[in-house]
Amino acid sequence: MAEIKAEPFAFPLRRDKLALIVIDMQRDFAEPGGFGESLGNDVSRIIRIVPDVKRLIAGFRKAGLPVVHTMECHRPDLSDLPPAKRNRGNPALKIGDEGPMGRVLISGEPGTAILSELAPVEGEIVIEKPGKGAFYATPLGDLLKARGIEQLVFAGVTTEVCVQTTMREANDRGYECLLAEEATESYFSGFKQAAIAMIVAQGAIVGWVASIDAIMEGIS
Ligand code: C5J
Repeated sequence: MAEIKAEPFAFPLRRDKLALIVIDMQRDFAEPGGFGESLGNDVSRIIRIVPDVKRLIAGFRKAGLPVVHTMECHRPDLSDLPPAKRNRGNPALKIGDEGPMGRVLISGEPGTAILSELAPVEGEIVIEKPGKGAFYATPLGDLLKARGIEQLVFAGVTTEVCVQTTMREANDRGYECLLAEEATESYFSGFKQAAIAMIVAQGAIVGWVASIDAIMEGIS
């Protein structure tokens, strides 16, 4: 069986069942003036991984494998935004407020967009998600099932919030999940490694982690 060198042990690759899922590489989380910065975060940490995420996406496209993009965002009327989420974090800008890049985390606004370097191309799945996990209140599960996808490689931000939540959702739904180490980041030094340790503990209780080079070697 084909394998990808990974931790805590080799990932059992089934190439025809594999897709890449890129979580929330949005301007609002990565650029100065956006929602992430309004919460007091150092967004330069996120921008730094863009070349690595780009390389991984390019590898999947070249291999002819599906690429899925997610965006954390809400409807303009905020009907999918629970007050408990809107009020959390005590940010200078709340979700739905008018900010320097349009209304914060609202579908279609400039700040909600995926970074231009990582923009989806025609035919790729784009999921708008109101939660931290990409399966909650979205068609993601049905879309993956329709394509016969059973294994997911994860990239994006933040490792310990939307990436880990989605990996846990996917793991519970029976997907084999592999995190691309250099293609994910946290605002907090230490949280990324802590999240990875949780994911791979107890014999890959949530999933595996591998380098981009190892993933590229496996899929090419
Ligand atoms: C957060 C995310 N951190 N994409 N969103 O609120 O991880």
